[in-house]
Amino acid sequence: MPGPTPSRADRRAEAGFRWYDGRVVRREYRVPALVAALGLLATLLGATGAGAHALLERTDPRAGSTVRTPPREVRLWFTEALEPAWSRIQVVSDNGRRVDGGEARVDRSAPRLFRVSLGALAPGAYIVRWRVVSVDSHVSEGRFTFRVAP
Ligand SMILES: [Cu+2]
Repeated sequence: MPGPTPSRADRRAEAGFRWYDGRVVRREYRVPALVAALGLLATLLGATGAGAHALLERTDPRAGSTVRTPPREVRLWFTEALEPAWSRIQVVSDNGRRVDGGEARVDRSAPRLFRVSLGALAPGAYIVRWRVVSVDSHVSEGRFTFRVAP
């Protein structure tokens, strides 16, 4: 870019001007501003969409808790309705043995509640692994532990 000095041209460029054939012309801001506004709008809409992911809201037994009575099922509440066919819960003991009944289910009347039955749990630590697909087809997964100590 031609100009008296590069630094002056740079300052002018930063201020919204650019050099053209030795003349300073106003830089067009309208289009970039519109693009930026649309980008921001897309980001905001995208953030709203991301909010529809099924995030784990609470569990019973509570994550990290110690319970005296062995629970007969594990219940997970999510922030969004789940797609039962694609969602899983596994509960394993700390020595890796599967202790859940294998048929996790989502109630039609409570599509955000995912539950699985448990066998008779001995005292010890248990890991609950879950992988769910929300009705917007997004996948989320995680794990938590609880302990049985009568
Ligand atoms: Cu989502």
